[in-house]
Amino acid sequence: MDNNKIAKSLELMADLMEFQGANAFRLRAYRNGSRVIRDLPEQIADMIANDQDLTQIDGIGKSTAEKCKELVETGQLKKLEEIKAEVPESVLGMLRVPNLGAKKAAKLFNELNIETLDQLKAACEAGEVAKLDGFGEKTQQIILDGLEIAADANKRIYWSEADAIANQLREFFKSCKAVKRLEFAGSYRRGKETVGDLDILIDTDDGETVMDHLTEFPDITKVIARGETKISVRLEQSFQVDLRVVPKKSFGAALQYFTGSKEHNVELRGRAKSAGLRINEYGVYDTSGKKEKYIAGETEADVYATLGLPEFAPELREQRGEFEMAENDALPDLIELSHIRGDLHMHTTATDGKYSIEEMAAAAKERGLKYIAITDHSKRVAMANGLDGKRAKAQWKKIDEINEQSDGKFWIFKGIECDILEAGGMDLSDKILEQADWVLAAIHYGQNQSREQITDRLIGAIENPHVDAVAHPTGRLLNRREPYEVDMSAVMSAVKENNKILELNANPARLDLNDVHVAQAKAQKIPIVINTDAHSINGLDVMQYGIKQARRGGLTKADVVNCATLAKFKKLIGIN
Ligand code: DGT
Ligand code: CA
Ligand code: CA
Repeated sequence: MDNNKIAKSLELMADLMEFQGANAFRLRAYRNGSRVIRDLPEQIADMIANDQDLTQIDGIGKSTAEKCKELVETGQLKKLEEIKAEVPESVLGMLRVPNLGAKKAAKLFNELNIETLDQLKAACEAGEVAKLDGFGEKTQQIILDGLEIAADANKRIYWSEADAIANQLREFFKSCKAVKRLEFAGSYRRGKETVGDLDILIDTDDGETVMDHLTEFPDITKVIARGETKISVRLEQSFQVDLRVVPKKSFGAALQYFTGSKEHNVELRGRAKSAGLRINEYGVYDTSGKKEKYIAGETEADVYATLGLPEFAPELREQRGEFEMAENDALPDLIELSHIRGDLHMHTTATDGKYSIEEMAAAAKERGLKYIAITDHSKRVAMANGLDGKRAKAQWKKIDEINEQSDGKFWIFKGIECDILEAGGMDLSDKILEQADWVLAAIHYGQNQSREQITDRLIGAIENPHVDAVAHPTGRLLNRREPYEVDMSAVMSAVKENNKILELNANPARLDLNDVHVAQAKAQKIPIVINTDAHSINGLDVMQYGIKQARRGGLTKADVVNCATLAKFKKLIGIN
């Protein structure tokens, strides 16, 4: 029972209790506890095994501590099981409808007996939802508009979540001696921001044993289908895993085929055909003679080589120009995590972060970084206790003092994540902003404004001489919230004209910019900064997800400003 699982159980309990009308105080206790546990560096299970008092952890009360103990010791929560019997888990799908909210969803469940998104859709279409107290036509329409995104949200999971499952599976198969080679394919291997299902390929002489082994995986809820060389299973949260048994001779061909994308494969097969070859998941065949002849298939590189093509980085296999780049010898040397030297977006206890400046700096150093920027929120974000000018200056003074003590090999930049106000303009005055080393401009409020308004606000911020970069430029939250309406071409032109930078926010729920925008920015030679937006020490570890997205956009280390050395980065932002 790892922290993530405990956190999820507590969160699920709070969500379901909300449908039962539990009081806000109790809900908050479980939700806070869940968040604290997810970010905790130590494992709760270890702490319990060592008889440590969990209530010593800030944010964990007596009741949450008891629930943790029960979870670790029995593997489940009695109370949660009881609630599940009364409130079907399917109602949670409603919480994914943007702008619906738990209170309204609970009302739909209690008064109209709606339990699923399909039922919700039918009720909206019949006009029943509009008739409910506090709903109306407008709300009904908002729900209808949001149903699609909610339905998608239940189908695809974040890449980071797929990665966690993939790592567990990899670990789990280590004890299966029949496995000779195991690889993940599909969208997961291509590093796509959300993953629909996991595709595993295994080379073995004993397919039955391997498939039996998978059915023993703890999180499995159902075997969907099983054949001679393929098994599909369902995990918790209805996530599917497809496992294929592949002969050694075909392993590379299968890996190539099942990695996709489909569009990339279509192009590849077309090229093969023109060259008198046939490519499928079993191999490459020469079709010129009377009888087809197997000519390659054991490795991916062999398969591509039959067409004079390189083994494309999986992140680039989207049929977005990779074949042309290969022909022109122009494939990018993609960025890697080890190229990153700095992280220029993170929060501290001064606003909604969990750790001090010193703690964040120490953790960044431990991860091999050479510089960071502390970028707490500005005052408009009152909910997070955003900084006014006075508090910002006090924080920057403190950073000066810390830097003075340092050996110069690690540097903390004085930053701010300054809100772009609803009416346009920055939340802090130029007089304050000019004293910062690094200013991120961000929109947190007024996200429902028109395309013109949002675009104007962003361009206004980009034109402000003190702003360095735009943080999470489109404001989307994967599976939760659509990007705001914005003319990204106009924004990019302004960024280019004003020599500014665009952020690729690495948070797995944001990954904002998306891959297509990243490629567009690169085409215009707009520099990118990949930031974690960490609110805790563990938050610094999301950099890897940003790197995946950057690779999908074709970025090299030269395209990313926080790959620069400290000295070069200082020069870039005009600091000596
Ligand atoms: P996902 O799971 O929706 O996130 O996306 P993928 O790309 O993993 O798609 P999936 O799991 O349906 O299939 C895995 C790969 O197998 C896919 O990327 C390409 C290949 N593939 C599947 N079906 C076809 C097909 O009908 N034609 C071609 N050319 N390739 C296919
Ligand atoms: Ca897949
Ligand atoms: Ca699949």
